[in-house]
Amino acid sequence: MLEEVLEGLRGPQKSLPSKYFYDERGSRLFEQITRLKEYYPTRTEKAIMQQYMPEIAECIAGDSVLVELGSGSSKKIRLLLNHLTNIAAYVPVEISGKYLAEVVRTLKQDYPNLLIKPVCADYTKPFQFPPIQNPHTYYILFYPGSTIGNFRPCQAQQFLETISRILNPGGGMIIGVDLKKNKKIMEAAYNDKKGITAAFNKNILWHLNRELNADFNPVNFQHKAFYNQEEGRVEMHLISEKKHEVSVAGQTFFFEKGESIHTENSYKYTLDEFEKLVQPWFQLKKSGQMTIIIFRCNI
Ligand code: AVJ
Repeated sequence: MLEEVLEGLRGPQKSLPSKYFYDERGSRLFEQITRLKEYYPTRTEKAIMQQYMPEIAECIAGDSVLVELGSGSSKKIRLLLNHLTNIAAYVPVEISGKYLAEVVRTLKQDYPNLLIKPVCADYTKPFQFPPIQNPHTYYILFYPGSTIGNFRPCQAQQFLETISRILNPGGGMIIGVDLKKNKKIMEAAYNDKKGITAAFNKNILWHLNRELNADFNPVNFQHKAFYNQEEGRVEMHLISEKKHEVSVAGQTFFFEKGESIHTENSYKYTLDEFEKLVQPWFQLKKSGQMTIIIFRCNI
């Protein structure tokens, strides 16, 4: 973490990896974001999943293993779990260990017959997969929430390639992607009136203070989010309100007034662009309005 953070702060455009939003408080703030009226992705995705659940369930072999990367509150997986009765195991992978433990505890109460194999890991790095009894089991990656939007397109492709190697032939993924739309709608989603997104953005600084002995004063930074048309992404920044210095693990970083730390990219795609992105490793299956991506072994 220290290396990644120092590297991000050293460049001419300071930046921080957006995965560090998600300590315990950050995960809770994100939960709040998903309930904001401005933040359309969560409720929209939920509605799509509910509407097309029979078709989705039909694509998934009964005894598959469901793997969720960045499982957070494990709320959306419940939709699948309620419709797939024979799941071999659920593997939630989550960077925030405390949050993961708490979520798994309630999930076990609600699904007493479900085998849950939680993994606390940063899934952008290689991590140990829990052993699953049957080598012929299908792996289904559940990757909702347009989280893939946090990767640059070339990183997203690398990620998809890695994933396709983990999934056994016949496995698949259920992935949520936010589509390009009216700029005003996208920008409002990242600039909510209650200031929850601003608090979420600044939380990364509290996280660094605690974890890396940094002395950021979040009051010295202002939340900024906008749609970058050329890049096709919503960017979040923290703007320094004044000239000042910050120390991180004994190293000093200088901020000019108005200087930004780039904290997040949230890429938006057209369906066409996204099809092209996954094409080398995943076969698309279209059904009605819904695009279901089915993985086929390309070897
Ligand atoms: C969880 C990465 C999909 O980019 O919309 C929400 C995170 N950032 N509001 C997104 C987020 C600001 C979210 N993702």
